[in-house]
Amino acid sequence: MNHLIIGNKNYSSWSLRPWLLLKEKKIPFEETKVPLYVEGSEEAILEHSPSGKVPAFVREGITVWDSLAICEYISELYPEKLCWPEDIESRALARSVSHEMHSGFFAIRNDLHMNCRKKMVFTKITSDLKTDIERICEIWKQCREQHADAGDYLFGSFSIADAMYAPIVLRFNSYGTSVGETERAYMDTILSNPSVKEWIAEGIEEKEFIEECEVVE
Ligand SMILES: N[C@@H](CCC(=O)N[C@@H](CS)C(=O)NCC(=O)O)C(=O)O
Repeated sequence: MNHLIIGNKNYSSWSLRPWLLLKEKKIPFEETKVPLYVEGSEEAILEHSPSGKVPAFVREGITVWDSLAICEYISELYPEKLCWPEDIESRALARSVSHEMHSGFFAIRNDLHMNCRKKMVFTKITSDLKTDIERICEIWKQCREQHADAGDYLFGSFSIADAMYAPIVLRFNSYGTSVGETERAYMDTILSNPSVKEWIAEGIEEKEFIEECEVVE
């Protein structure tokens, strides 16, 4: 059985990625939620994940950790689900934008917290944050313009690239980040996705509060 270990749905943007991929590709899995940054969370995470971080994915005695590595493993386990785009050029671009997301955008990570429960305000936009936001808009626009005829996701059908960028959509939505028309339409696609709605609804119901992620500006 597939077992995904995640953090709080309200805050854990990394956990949302493989969870959303499994849901969207209709792959059955069991989930265990470990509340983050409370007494005992460190030990609880280490019981499942050698990195001490969530998400982690366990199947038949094999543990895989790190959100993108988990998505890649799921893609290899279920090739028929087409977790990456089918044609080689689109797949290469999908991997580029996914890895760019995974290895960068530090200003967004530091300054725009994911918090499904709340509308946030940002009063000071640093030049690094502006650069990150502009680059994300550029990526979404490029992918959407190239695949406009194939469906509403970055590469037409839902792929790992969408799983990687969905947490950014939630952050931009919380902060009311202004984006262009094409990027707004993509955000609406993600925000109206039933699995994303399910994640948000469950996040809103959670009772844990991580103070650092509750600062509104
Ligand atoms: N690069 C990792 C990052 C995972 C990560 O930082 N997870 C956070 C939660 S969103 C975590 O487990 N924090 C717990 C801690 O650092 O103690 C991934 O993609 O999975």
